[in-house]
Amino acid sequence: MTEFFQEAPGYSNRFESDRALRGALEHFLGEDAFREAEGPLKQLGELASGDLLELQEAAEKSPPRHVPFDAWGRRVDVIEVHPSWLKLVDIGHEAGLVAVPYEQGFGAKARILQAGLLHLFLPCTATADCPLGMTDAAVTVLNKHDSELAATYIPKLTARTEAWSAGQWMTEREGGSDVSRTSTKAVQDSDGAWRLTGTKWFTSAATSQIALALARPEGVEEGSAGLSLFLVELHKADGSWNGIRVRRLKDKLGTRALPTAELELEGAVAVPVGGIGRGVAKIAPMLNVTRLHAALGANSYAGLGLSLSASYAKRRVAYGRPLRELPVHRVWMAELGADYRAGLLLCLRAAELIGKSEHGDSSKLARLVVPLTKLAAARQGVEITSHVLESFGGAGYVEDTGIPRLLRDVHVQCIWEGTTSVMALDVRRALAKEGAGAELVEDAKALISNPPAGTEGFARRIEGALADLTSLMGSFEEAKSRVVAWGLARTYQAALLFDAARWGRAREDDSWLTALELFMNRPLVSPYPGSDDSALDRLAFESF
Ligand code: UCC
Repeated sequence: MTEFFQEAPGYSNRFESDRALRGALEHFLGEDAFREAEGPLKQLGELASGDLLELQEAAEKSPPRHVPFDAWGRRVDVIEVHPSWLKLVDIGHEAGLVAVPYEQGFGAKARILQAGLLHLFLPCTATADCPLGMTDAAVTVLNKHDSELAATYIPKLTARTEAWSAGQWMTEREGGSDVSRTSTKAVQDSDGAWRLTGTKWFTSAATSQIALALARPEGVEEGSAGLSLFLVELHKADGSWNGIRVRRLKDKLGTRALPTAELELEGAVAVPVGGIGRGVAKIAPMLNVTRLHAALGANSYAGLGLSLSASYAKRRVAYGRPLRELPVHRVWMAELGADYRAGLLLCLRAAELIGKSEHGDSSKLARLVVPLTKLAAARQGVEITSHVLESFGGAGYVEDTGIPRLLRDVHVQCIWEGTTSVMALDVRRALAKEGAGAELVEDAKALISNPPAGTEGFARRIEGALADLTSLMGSFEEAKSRVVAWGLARTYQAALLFDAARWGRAREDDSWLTALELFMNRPLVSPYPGSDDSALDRLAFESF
């Protein structure tokens, strides 16, 4: 009997091999811009199936290390990061992952090109996008709120070579999502300089050159309204820390190559962004950009996982035939493919809307679609990646296949930059404050208008869901936030898939219609549980 070895899945240039990604990018960019974008996308796709994987492996094998003291007892707080990880960040800058939206050329569509590039880069680069995403987001804040700081820092942050990166320091021990409990103090010296003192509990990418930090100026009342936003340079000109101590690096479930630190600010010199006050409102545009990066991250992990799983299914033989020929496997994978495409379309739509709003469009859609996208694409990405792991059987559970890392890393996308519940509350805020719901409903109706023959049933169901949501979202209590947000996200995804079924058919690609059918096999809007609060309370908390 010949020796048997299981077949490993193969990595390939995903820009070329992922037909959903290619097709959706072509649709959102339009023919001319797509032709122009093909070169950089292909090039990054090539790197992502070769050189970047090697750098990632080296970075993952040597996680960052905090060296608090030097050999002679001096406090140095060096964060040692493997050169491969820093190289990955550099490659991201060089590929324009930060720069593209701020360069001439693609105009409002630059965010779509950036999303395509990120999709290829993100899942195979040891979370090197974290500093890139925060840098991109910091640029939007400086552009919007402080022309002087913008003139100093944006050229460094958007450079393609020797670029700086930016961190974002919000989270504190007292309150994670609830920034109203921020206790970091900002005190102004007699010489006018501001100094920050306090603990920042989760600071990702502690290797950045600058950070945007929330702090409470001395004497300002409690709550989030009194917070201000500051720009901090992490190091002084001589290379020493700017009044900052590293308490420790976090030991995390995933994102292990990424240095996430607890930092003690001990009089760090800082500059107010756009003057004192309105800190939360000023940092909010940052969140909208990083939330797009996070959503794309999750969707790209799902895409890479599915491509590996498909490659495996074509080679792995079970019960006398390749896995792909087993009916039960085919249906399962197709269902996951439908969710992946729904997430992909939503991410690209969010990128398109952010791009438009950055180029003067006054629509409120982006304000609502971004949290919907983070909520849905991040959670769906985790679900899909979990199934991908299972699709490899025991092999998926074994570290050196690389599959467990995908599942560990994708999980963070639901958490950082706001959990699923924080997104649901943000959706509620956007609906109540900005009245963005009506625009979303109109947009979804436009996507399903004039249904082609054979798709009228889908259009009717989507319209029904939109009618249900319209009555639900007028004004609703906090408890219903998740139900409404998920209903809106899934219904909007169905409308985007419906539109894709139309443009796919025009290109003789019916796979989008199949994706729509499978996606709509499940309800678009789930009913809110009928039980009263005390019954829910007994089930959720009192039973334990
Ligand atoms: O730091 C973290 C780890 C870093 C890693 C990053 C990597 C990313 C790259 C990914 C690559 C793959 S994680 C940090 C996690 N923390 C959060 O995400 C914070 C979660 N909390 C929230 O999102 C809250 O909703 C807050 C903090 C934004 C709002 O809190 P408040 O205190 O309730 O504030 P308000 O009163 O609701 O809002 C204050 C102002 C209002 O404007 P004004 O004053 O004009 O009425 C709001 O309309 O901020 C405005 N605002 C917004 N504007 C609030 N949220 C938004 C928004 N999303 N867009 C526009």
